[in-house]
Amino acid sequence: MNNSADKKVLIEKINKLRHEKNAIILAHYYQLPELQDIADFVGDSLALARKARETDASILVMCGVNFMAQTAKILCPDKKVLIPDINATCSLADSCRAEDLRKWKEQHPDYMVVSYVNTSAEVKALTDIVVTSSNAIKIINQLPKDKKILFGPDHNLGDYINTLTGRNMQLWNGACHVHSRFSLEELIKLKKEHPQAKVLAHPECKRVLLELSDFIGSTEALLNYVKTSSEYEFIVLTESGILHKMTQACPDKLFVAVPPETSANIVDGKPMTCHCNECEYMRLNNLQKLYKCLENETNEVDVAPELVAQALKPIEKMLSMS
Ligand code: CIZ
Repeated sequence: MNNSADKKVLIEKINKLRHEKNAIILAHYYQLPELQDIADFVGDSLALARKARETDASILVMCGVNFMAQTAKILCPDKKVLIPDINATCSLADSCRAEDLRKWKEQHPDYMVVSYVNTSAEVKALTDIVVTSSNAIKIINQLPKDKKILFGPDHNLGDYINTLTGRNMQLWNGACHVHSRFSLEELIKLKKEHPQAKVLAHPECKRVLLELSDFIGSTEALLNYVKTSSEYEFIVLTESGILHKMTQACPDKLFVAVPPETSANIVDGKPMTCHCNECEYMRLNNLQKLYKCLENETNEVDVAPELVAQALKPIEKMLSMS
């Protein structure tokens, strides 16, 4: 897009189309600011799932990654679910294949499976309860203390839940490539530069970073924290897309994004121009792709009906327990 006039035209076209087609645009906090700004609703995956279920729109455009669009389709199989870029996948969801989870379950027949929402529909179909980072602690605390649990795919989140709940869940060895690459060195440096700042971290970060944090929570919880805090400066350890909403909500406060480790900051042999830690898959979606997919109703995300039936149960269970 060349200039702001082109952008304005595109926004007008999208607004016209969404009205004509009775479409709703949902966006995750990790999306580009332009997508967050045009969306009917912005939220974390729990809020997006709830919104998808309650809307009476005929088309749902999910500005997020594939598992979020799949979750919406599972909750609303009669609606058309579109995603601006079909290649917007999730490294964490990809770290747990259904066939590998099936083998893990066979090795632990007396365990129940709790899966993080960042999973494919096939993995959800093998799961007893889905959780998100907003509700994981609340849900695990409702399960009987002697219940043996397999938790996946995020090892850091599982480790954090074990610490907080006193459980001994067996953990899958997966990680989000964005949250696991935050630089400890840079965090220590930033803490020295901003001694008054509160450090806010997502539980998908490594334990060593969580130990240096003042508050740990989901994107929604981090956003609520900055809105209600009387503090002025925050160092943020989650995908830097959240800074857009934080800045909009609290324009007078200062938000500092922690960069990734230097090696992760090199893309195609060149250093990244931005020092923020961004998910390249989340950022595959943009305004032009949103327009194209809405105009042509392309990039439809479908889930086979038998899979919908199986994957719906653990999501419903989560919604009823959270
Ligand atoms: O649950 C979500 O939306 C993710 C991926 C992160 C968070 O904490 O909101």
